[in-house]
Amino acid sequence: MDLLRAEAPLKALYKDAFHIGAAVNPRTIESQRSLLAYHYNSITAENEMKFSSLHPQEDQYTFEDADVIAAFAREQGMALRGHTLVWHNQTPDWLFENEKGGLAEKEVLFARLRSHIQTVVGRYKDVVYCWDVVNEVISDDENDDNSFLRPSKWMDIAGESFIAKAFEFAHEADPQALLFYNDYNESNPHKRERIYRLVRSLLDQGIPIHGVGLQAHWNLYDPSLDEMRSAIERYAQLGLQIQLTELDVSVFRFEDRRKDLVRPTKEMLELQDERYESIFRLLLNYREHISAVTFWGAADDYTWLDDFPVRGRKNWPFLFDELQRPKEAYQRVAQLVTPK
Ligand code: 9MR
Repeated sequence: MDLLRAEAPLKALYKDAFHIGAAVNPRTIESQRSLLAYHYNSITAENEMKFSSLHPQEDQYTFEDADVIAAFAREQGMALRGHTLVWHNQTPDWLFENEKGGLAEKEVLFARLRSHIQTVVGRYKDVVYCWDVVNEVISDDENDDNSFLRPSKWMDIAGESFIAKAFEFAHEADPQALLFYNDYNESNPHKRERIYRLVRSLLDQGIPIHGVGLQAHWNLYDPSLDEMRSAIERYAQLGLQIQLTELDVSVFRFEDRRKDLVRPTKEMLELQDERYESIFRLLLNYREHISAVTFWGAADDYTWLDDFPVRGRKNWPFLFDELQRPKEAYQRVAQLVTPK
């Protein structure tokens, strides 16, 4: 679709505040091409730079889809965020296994991780300016105060040392790259303190880390603006830059599993307009700490929320509608920075 757009580009409106980003994949860089090029000055690969996408077997790399995304960023002069080097999901079994099918030794795991990071970070060094080095290692289990890290094969083999190693390997592979810790439920006070504690301890150990990624998978009701503000203030105390890395505003509460809507209700859209306006007002207030705000998609025609937490249920979480036209929420966000 090639639309002539009348509205002002978000990236231009927000150029003195922060980058405006979108998660993309090889299909959306076709179906949303003109929207992306017009409004966004930063992109993230939705799945294509994850371990299992790039490196399904020890002796096999599959760069095709990631290369398409990197080429789009180069062609458009967009910033590209790398996502992600270490995660418990979308990571192939071979990485953790020895030849007998048991758990690999820690040294073997680290050698494989280092080699993966050298190859991947090295390949996209010219265009990827920052990496989500470690993603989602904090546990959501509030009752378990002994271990605040999520159980995973990484933990089974290496204990928490894999986290620092990943940052060291990434820094070695590209000393210029900005290195982030990225997580969700980042505004929940309990998890916020755990994230703070992890990043603080990495800093105290002299590990190269430069930013905290707040995924910001939010909805019309949660988290509260106060929780968002407290989270931003807390992370800012680390003295690192902050980015919103995966913003979306679901029209459903998390527990709400209704499947009967073919379009959002008027009330939902009104709440979403207000919500986006207050979120961006808050983000602007903290612009000296925030360097990018990336949505986990670009327009309501495609969102991972169409399959989560209810498979096949449409959601409408963005500033642009299913036809990629600006919603009222876009106007609210635009008007915050439009000179009167
Ligand atoms: O949007 C991604 C979806 O297509 C994948 O199926 C999913 C697999 O876990 O990952 C989604 O992206 C996630 C991101 O990589 C990390 N934070 C949560 C995102 C939404 O689940």
